Order: sequence, then C-alpha cells, then structure tokens
Amino acid sequence: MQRTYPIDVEAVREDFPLLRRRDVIYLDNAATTHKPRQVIDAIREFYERMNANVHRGVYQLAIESTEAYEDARRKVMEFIGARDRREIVFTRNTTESINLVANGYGFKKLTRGSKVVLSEMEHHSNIVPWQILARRLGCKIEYVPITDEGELRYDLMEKMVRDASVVSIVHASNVLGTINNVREIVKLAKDNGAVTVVDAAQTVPHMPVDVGEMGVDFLAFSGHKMLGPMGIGVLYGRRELLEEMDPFLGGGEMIREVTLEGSRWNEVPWKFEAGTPNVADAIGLGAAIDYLKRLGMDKVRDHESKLVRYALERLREIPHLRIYGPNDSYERVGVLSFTLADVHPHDLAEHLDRKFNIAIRAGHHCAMPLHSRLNLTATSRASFYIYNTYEEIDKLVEGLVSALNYYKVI
Ligand code: 7TS
Repeated sequence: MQRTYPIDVEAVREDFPLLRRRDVIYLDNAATTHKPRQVIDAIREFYERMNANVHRGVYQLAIESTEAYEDARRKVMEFIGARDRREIVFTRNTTESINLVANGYGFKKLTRGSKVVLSEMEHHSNIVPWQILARRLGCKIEYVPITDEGELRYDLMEKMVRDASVVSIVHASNVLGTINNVREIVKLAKDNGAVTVVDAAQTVPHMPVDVGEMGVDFLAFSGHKMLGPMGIGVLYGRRELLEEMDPFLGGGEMIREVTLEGSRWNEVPWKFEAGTPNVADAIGLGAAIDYLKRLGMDKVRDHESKLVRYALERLREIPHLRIYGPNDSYERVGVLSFTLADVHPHDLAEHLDRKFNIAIRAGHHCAMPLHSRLNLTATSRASFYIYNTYEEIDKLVEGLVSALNYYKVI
C-alpha cells in the first residue's frame, strides 16, 4: 500500500507543542485530542487582551469579549451546516448536551409509557440520561440490537421506531468505529413522528457533518475531541424545539425578567446558558474549527481512512489478535478496538506505554452494554487523528508482537 498522506502531516505535527516536547505515540484520540498552538494562543489571547464577562458590560472589553464569544458560535454554526446561530447552545461536552435534551425536552414532552429508542452501541452518555428520565417519568427504553460484525440491525428499526417519542443514536461508535446511517434513521424516525438526537462526538471532529442534510433535530459533540479545549461542548437543536423546551439550569444570563413571584426566560440559545459561560474555551473551539477548515474536513476524513485501512491490514497479520467492528475502512472512523489472545487489555496498554511510549486506551470505553453484547469485559483501542502516521502504526504492530512474546502467547 502506498504510504501517502492527503495532508501535510509533518507541518501539522509542528503545530502541536505537546507532540514536539513529549516522546509519545498518541493513539487515544477518541478520548481526547491534543491542541495546536493556534488554539492555545487563542485562549491565551483572550485572557491577556480581552477577559471580561459577556452580555452585560457596556465598556469596550466587554463588548469585544461578547463579540468573540458570539463569533465562536457563528463558526460552530457554519461548521455543521446550521443556518441560525441561535440553534447552537454551548455546553461543557457531549454528555451535558444530551442531558440537556433529556431534561429540557424529555421532561417537558414525554410521559409515562413514552418510548425512547437507543442502540446497543451507545456510549454511557447516551444511555444514562435517558435511564434517569425513564425512572422519573416511567418511560420505556428500547435498544436497537447490533449484528456480530458491529452494525445496527436496520431490519428491526422500522418496527422499533413506530411508536417512539425519541430516537437517539450514536453517529459513529467509539468502540467499533462503525459509522451509522443516521440519515436513514432520522428519516425513519421522523416519518413516525419521533424526535431525533444524534451523538456526533466521534464524527464532527473527523468528517464533514451537515445537520441540514441529516435532517436531525438535536446533535451533540465535544470541543476537546476536535483539537479544542476541554470544558466546551455543543448542542445543536432545531429552533422550534429549543423554543419549546424548558431550561435545564436556572440563574443569571438565562432570564429576561425576574420578580419575587417568578421569572421569564431569555431567548434561545441563552436560555440554556445559565451563569458565566466558558468564553475562553468557546473561542478556543472557534480556533480549532478554523484549523480543521484550513485542512479541509474531506482531507481529514481521507487521512484517517488511509491510516485505519493500513492499521487493519497490519494488525490482521498479528496472530491471536481479534479486531471488532466493520471490516471495511470506509464504514469506520479511525477507531480500532481489539483483543490480543487472553492478555488483559490493561496489561497490554501498560506494556505498550512502558516499552514503546505508545498511548492507547484499555477498558470498556464507557460502553459497558456493548462489551456485554460482545461477551467481553474490556478491549484495547487505538484511535487516530490528523497528526498520526504510518510509522506510528508500524510501531504499534511492533509493540503488539512484543507483547505476544512478553506474555508468552507465542
Ligand atoms: N459519545 C461518544 C460516542 C463518545 O465517544 C464520548 C466520549 C462521549 C459521548 C462523551 O463525551 P464527553 O466529552 O462528554 O466525555 N468518549 C470517550 C472515549 O471513547 N474515551 O474517553 C471518552
């Protein structure tokens, strides 16, 4: 296989201070990504030159701060193909975004006996908020099963969504790497009158995503998985639905008027942004979006597809190694989970770290029901991003073979 890159990886790597300073092969990008200096600089600039609270001051610093914060919202809107910046709510992360939907929409619209459809491959953050809601309201949750290859059972879906109120599905699995056909799922759900939520934590950072094309009602993702800082996330919501929803948190910022008898809410999206928001990190996320746009999301996707195809090829050469999820690299994001004979994934991850400076994740990756479905308690996982190289995958293969010897499997 030709080892070419759609992006200038060397130049990209130069932009990441951590990759220059630390001798590490970082293959845990599904957990979080590193930050380019452009993002770090944007955050520092904010604190050094602007730092003021937003939406309240009439002085110059506050005006600039507010403009920068709202400009970040515009960047997010454009990046995911939304048309109205009021459809972009800043949260802390994907988890908070889904909790906001479950609380703000779920509590308002669902009742005893309402049905929420999820899938067996969800991250806990798209299971637990619905379970909390179901426990309080007496709703039902049904899970779309998966095949042994790690694909959704589309054949069962039509029946399952027929009387559903909410269908909330992950766009790409953080364990299997499977990319789900959310456009089809959204259409099916809508035809049956259900509201749709897409957990896009593993796709917005890695491929072009367009909420208009998808037709989805709500979409959630995290800044820290797309070169942005930790502590900033996004909920996209269709404006009519956001308008109907109740706020999740109450306090400053989110009100129009407060009297001792009661309060009226601010307009969306500020109705959902109670208290002083994470202004600096929203601006950092804006810089991350600028960075990704400069590379081009098609190229980002292409780069990762090439790496994952190469990794699939090379890992298949290793005896006793079992890979989970689809065989075809185009049906996956750059996430590869595997087991190596009966070496415990934690031992394997430690071996790779200690002897090869390779960082992979081991465990259930916050997807315990999925691991139960696969009859596993844990897997090892390598996940790639724009700064990863073929040489790093070669090193991973070397590390895995060395583990086979170390643990006396061969
Ligand atoms: N949904 C998916 C599909 C995810 O992969 C994750 C995080 C989340 C939701 C939650 O994101 P957060 O930013 O709110 O924490 N996934 C992982 C992972 O695979 N390893 O660490 C975090």
